[in-house]
Amino acid sequence: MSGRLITLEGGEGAGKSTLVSGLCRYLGEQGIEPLLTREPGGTALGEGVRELVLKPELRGMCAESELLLMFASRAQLVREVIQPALAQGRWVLCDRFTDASYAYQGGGRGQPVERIAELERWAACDVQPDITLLLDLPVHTGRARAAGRGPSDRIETEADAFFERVRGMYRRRAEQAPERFRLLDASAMPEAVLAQAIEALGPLLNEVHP
Ligand code: Z5A
Repeated sequence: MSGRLITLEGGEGAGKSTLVSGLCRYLGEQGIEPLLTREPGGTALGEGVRELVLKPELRGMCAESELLLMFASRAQLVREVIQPALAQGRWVLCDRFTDASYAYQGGGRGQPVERIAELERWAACDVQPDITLLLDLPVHTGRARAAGRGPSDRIETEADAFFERVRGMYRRRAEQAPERFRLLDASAMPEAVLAQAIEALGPLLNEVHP
């Protein structure tokens, strides 16, 4: 059986990392040991890209460079990690994937959607998640959560308006692909967010344990 790709998306401080830990625990109890990865990152090359794109000193990075760097990380991750894992029947939990490029570089930076779609086709081999959990919450709530974590990275220093555009693009994508997206209320308590995610994964889990 081929594996499953589950992606987590959302704005800053939405609680993706927190949810990944909870989901891992839950899936383990169901006899599934998921492979955890993240974007940008997940490979040696990708982690190098992550350091570059988040570096505050590189504030002059143009939108085109940013978009291409995100896809450089993704091209490597897809070929080196995701496709081999799926071929072995593994479940892959990925903290952000291509929807983040539509939201941040498309919505946030105004890069044309067709350009991102073209990169998705050839650089990311058109790999599509089975389910995308979109952790949705007001921008100010997420930013307040993230503020307690120390110095901001290059993208976190953007204005609220940027993050409102990111959120808007995520929500539009969720409306356009309701069969893939599950919108979670990320302003709820962590246990309640986990419960929503577990419910959203119910149909996939039923395929494993009918
Ligand atoms: N990026 C991009 O532009 N284009 C792309 O294609 C890709 C990425 C793939 C790095 O992503 C940046 O790269 C990101 C988008 C961009 N830039 N931004 N902004 P990242 O995922 O590593 O970084 P992040 O978005 O900044 O994630 P995050 O802020 O670390 O958020 P999180 O993982 O979703 O949240 P968390 O760490 O689980 O929780 C944050 C805090 O809130 C923490 O103190 C928790 O204890 C607390 N928390 C979590 N859940 C709750 C609930 N339910 N209630 C209350 N408090 C909570």
